[in-house]
Amino acid sequence: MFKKIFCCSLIFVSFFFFACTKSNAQSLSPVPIIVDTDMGQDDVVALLYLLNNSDVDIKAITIVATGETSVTQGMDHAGVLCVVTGHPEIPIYGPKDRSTFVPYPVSHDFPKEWTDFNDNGYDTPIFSSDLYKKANIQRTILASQALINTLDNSKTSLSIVALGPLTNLARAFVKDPGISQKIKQLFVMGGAIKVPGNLENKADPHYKNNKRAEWNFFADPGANEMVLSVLSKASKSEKTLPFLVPLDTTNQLPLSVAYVEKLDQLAKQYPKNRSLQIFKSIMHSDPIPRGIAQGWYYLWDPTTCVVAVPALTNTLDAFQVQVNKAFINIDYSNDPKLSGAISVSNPSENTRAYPVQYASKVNAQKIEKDLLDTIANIKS
Ligand SMILES: [Ca+2]
Repeated sequence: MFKKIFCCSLIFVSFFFFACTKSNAQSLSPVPIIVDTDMGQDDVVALLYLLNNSDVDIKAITIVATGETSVTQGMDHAGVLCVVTGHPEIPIYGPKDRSTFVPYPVSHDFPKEWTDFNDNGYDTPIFSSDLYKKANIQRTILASQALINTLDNSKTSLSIVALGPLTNLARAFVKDPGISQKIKQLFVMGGAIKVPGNLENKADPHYKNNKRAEWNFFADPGANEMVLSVLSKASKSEKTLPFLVPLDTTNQLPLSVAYVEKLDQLAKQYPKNRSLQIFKSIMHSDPIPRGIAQGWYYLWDPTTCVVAVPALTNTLDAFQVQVNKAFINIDYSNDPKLSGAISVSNPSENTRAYPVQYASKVNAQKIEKDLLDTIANIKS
């Protein structure tokens, strides 16, 4: 019974919290955010969405290097996107190297072929251009320090949208634990709460026995456990608890041939819209066409952003998002079967369990439409 009470998370009726209309929110100032990204293919699409979205004001982009892409290339690719979308002023920072969070080190690299592909520009020529030279890439300040500085220098608390492992944030918390009070809310793509993980979707035999972890939580599990537990405890209300967009959510948005065809049509209609052209090129780059055909490619990071922005602008009801709460902890051991797995617990039986919220159900069509309309700049 306890399991049922706590594992079946308490349903928050999102309409209760998010009662404003979209038109009301759009008259308000853009919401200031920091984006922490590992610059995979879907991070590119997610950044295109955020950079083209007038509801948010990106104060900094930090590249996390324990994810899919190397530090320098991740910074340069983010720089290209900032320039293309008319935001060359946004500062971009990276970490020193690819090492994981020091107290709990693991060697859980993403597959090398993914990193090589991303580093080489996703088969999308604009990433091989020198447009990055016009971007505000800060190569001497580490990402963790930049997070601290950006939060310190802001007059208001900032929200963070994290699209990779939480290594940068964990390092920032070690340097300055006080910043947890300056973060309004953290949104995270990652984890698998009530569904299987996704390590086996890229057949690395070393990981094939781990059926529960999601890649971002597997890559640096100690960092994710530390950041989520700290921010959960620092949260001033249930509404500002760390907000996960796990595989439970993103599994609801398998990328379809019809969606890519719609994108292709728009890209043809607006040949000078560089954001659309990049979106189209990414969706046709390997392995996405195979992933669509085989049913395993999802809009992971873009979905996270299309949940985070409406949540921050009190318009989540328009996307029919159901928000649940769960008490969790993350396995940060080196156990190959469990590392990175989320356990849902009864907090009275597990003192390590802490509450988070997550999007359990979404209206996929509405999210996909907002993603395309925003990137195409035809948002109604
Ligand atoms: Ca990512």
